[in-house]
Amino acid sequence: MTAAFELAGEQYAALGVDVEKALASLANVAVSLQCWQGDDVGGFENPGGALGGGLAVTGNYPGKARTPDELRQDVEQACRLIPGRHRLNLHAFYLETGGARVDRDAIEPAHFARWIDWAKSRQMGLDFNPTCFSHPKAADGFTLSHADEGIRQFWIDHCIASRRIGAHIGQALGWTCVTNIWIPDGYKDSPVDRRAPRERLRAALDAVLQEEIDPRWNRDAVEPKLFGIGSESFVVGSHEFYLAYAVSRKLMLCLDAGHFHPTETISDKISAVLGYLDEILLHVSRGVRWDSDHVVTLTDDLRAIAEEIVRGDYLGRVHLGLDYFDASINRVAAWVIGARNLLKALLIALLEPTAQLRDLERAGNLTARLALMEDARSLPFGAVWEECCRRAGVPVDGAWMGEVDTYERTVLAKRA
Ligand code: RNT
Ligand code: ZN
Repeated sequence: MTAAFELAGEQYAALGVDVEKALASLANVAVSLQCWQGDDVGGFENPGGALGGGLAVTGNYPGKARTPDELRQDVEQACRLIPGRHRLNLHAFYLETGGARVDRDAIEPAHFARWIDWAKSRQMGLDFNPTCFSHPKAADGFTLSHADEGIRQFWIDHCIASRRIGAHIGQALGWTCVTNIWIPDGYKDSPVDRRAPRERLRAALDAVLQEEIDPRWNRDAVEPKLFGIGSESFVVGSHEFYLAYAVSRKLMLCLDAGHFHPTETISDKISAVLGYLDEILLHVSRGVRWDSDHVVTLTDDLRAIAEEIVRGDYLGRVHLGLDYFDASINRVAAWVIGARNLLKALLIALLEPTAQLRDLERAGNLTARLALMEDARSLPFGAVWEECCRRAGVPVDGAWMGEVDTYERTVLAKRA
């Protein structure tokens, strides 16, 4: 324990904040790392295949993972630099078939056996996603809402298979898997018929979700989006569509921070939707202009998300995943920066003098509420974060990047 941490503890205690309680709460938070940051959303189904679905990864920083083993090795390195016990979020096209060609509608738990064994040995959790893009049957931008019945059925079968894999994962690991459905479906320009694709999507999702799966092992989420590259004018799975769908079917809604109007944030939505849904999934990301997937930094937006989760006592009902992909910087560092920032934002929120703020608000003293909120920004959370890293056995701020550099020199640079 450092002197700085002890002094910080006293300062927080004077405001009625228990730093040990905050650290204990943070230690229970599991963040789902997006496997796709490690290989630029490439997957292992079709090496060199083009990325589709309006997803764009820019940059060509050397050293991206080319095989599942390399990706696992990179995730392990990232995890050595992130305090806590976390999860990995897999997409279906990260399957391992031993070289056999297995189409998306035929994927099985066996194709993820190595991921599961690896996760088990590291006491990590796994989450899952059907991959409804980067495939010839998604080339025209439609999947579950496709007008062609055969193509639609193909994607329904893929999503059914994905839920079964999710259940298998959850049971094998003894830790619930969240299977999140995102589809790219939409039009670049204004359609004349918005109704039919939405009706097809609703029916397709109902078909996907028909099979009852033990919620101890798998829970389903649906992820809306305002627009994508190539679907600027119309997205079938819009916010209203999926919010209504999630409420009516008792699913999780996935709120991706990058999927709204550029000035719209998701922090305010958390308490609104949790009035009607048991749980939600967050894709913590950072939108910049047209891009929804920049590395998560410690912005006011991120802090507001963390504050809402903590103030609302929602930590047990909000599943946290990262969702961004940056190929212009070291990919291991990208994971570490985003994950540490999310945890740091949660710690700052856990250290907030919330009880005092609530008292002031209830008393109608809005001046003092604002004053305390602003003063709280300069409380010494850095010393508590350092202690968190130290207790978890990971490097403190300023010390982890050296390990990334070493890893780059000794491992990544050799992937020519
Ligand atoms: C796309 C969605 C989705 C993807 C991943 C790869 O806009 O955010 O979550 O990023 O499934
Ligand atoms: Zn997302």
